[in-house]
Amino acid sequence: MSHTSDVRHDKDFERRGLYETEAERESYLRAGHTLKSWLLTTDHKRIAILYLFSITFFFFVGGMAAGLVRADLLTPQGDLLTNEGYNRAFTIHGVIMVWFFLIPSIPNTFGNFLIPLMIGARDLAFPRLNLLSWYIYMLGGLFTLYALIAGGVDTGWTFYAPFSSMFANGHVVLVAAAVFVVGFSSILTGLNFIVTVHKLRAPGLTWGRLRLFVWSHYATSVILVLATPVLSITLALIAAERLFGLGVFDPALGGDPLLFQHLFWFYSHPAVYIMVLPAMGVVSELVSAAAHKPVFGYWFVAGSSIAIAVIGFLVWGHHMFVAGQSMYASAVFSFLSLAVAVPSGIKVYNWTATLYKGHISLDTPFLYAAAFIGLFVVGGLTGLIVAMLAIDVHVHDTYFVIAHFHYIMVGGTVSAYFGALHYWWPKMFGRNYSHVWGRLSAIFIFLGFNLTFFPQFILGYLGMPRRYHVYPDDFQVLHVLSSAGAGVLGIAYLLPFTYLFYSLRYGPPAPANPWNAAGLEWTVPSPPPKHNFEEQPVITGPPYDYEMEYKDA
Ligand code: HEM
Ligand SMILES: [Cu+2]
Repeated sequence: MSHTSDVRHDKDFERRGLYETEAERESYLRAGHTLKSWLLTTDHKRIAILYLFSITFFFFVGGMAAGLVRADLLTPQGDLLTNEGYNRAFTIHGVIMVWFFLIPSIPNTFGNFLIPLMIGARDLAFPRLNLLSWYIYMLGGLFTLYALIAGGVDTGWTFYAPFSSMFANGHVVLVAAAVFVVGFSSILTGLNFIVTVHKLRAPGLTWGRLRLFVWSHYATSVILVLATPVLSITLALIAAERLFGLGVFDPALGGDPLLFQHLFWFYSHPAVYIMVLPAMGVVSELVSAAAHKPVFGYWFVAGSSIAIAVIGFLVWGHHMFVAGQSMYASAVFSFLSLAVAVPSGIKVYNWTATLYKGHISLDTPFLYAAAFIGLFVVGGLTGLIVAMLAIDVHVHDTYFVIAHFHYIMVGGTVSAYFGALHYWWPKMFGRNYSHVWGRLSAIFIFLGFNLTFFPQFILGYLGMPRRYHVYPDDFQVLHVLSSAGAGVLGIAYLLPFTYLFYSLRYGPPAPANPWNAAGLEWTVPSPPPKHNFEEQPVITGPPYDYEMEYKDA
């Protein structure tokens, strides 16, 4: 292959300055080089890049904690970590992955970067508030890192009372404060998106012409704004209970520990849709671009985002089937949980119908989208299994649950995040990356993922409880397989960061529309100019107008 000579060629071009295209000279990346011009920027695109770097950092911190957990589980006695150390490792893993990676990852980087471009606006409605959201995110992150260095916390990411309020001896208040703080970042971003979508759409851009990516972020923002305050209140109550013996959750003082679970899951179940709806928005875009067709059943896909946002608020009790709630309540929660699968099923059906008979290009972003669909289906179907009362009693708090939510969150959301990164990278940085490496890494991530998490379904079904680091010898083979998969996955996740970083300097310049995709963001140069559009665009057609491509295909 001519790979090495390509590289030399690239360097040659670089030295002679030939890569400095007109687009690059005018771009938002070049508009000011000082640190101050980045740290005080109000440009949504630059703020997206700030998030990209900080979120990547936290992904690796959380990933290292996962590595520790998996290394410890290689032996039945758990030789690497103490009991206490193990608890702290999985807690920090969960806290960082949920609040510092999964929730902000797609909205705060890609939503920030793309929503104004997709609706023909110059920026979000409140650019300074947007910058403030990033600072608040960083402040919450610093709290977490400080708590980590000071010794960590052992409550699990769920902070269950009365353990967290009365017995846990780690930095509970500090980590609760970190999550409390980062919640404000979510709320402000959600508000910003809602107002932006309502107020700043280009002339002619009716609701029925919005991209599905924008619809999914709109639905996500509604959940963010309505649910996050409940979490903030819950965490404030935990802190008050620990510090002042408030007694909201302490039966001896007339409180109720179950109340904690109701409040916590009232936020945290909708939160799983905060994590996965933006990912679904990404997949709609990637599937349509790969098939060069409009997404099949536009209103069903848009409407199912709203349906998920609404029904998602009614199912929190499926986390409490064995917590001692009435059987009637459990039956209703079970039924509603099964109902929420319908809008998710609609999306999967419509993506498949979009691909059907399309001229699919097997590019890196499509591979990630396909991984999303496959892994999300496994995660979703096993979600139906744990939503059935009788089966959940058997697999509750086992590795079956761990496998189920990793298929949704990691197989789903993280795959979509990487898909988005590969699809919009040329737009964001104006450079192309190696497509050979892109495809290889997508395949390695898929294989490593399945090797890590599939054995956990079997482990859980056989009775391996979660959050234990000593286990009977019989489980060792499956645990070793899972840890080996984690090794493959860890290395596979490092690959994209290597070649993407490399492309920043040596990648060939990207054209405005490298995928031949439909959408406003592909009409501006790569990377986009500081103010996005030279002239206010006027929208006259449907959101995925592939008529042109059809004619020459
Ligand atoms: C190399 C990849 C990963 C491995 C090997 C891994 C491993 C694990 C393990 C073994 C646990 C269970 C600990 C226990 O309950 O005993 C766990 C929990 C968890 N993981 Fe992962 N994980 C990985 C990636 C991720 C990612 C990327 C995310 C999110 C983006 C994530 C989110 C979570 C969450 C939220 C929990 C729950 C923690 C708790 O309930 O205490 N994981 N992980
Ligand atoms: Cu749930």
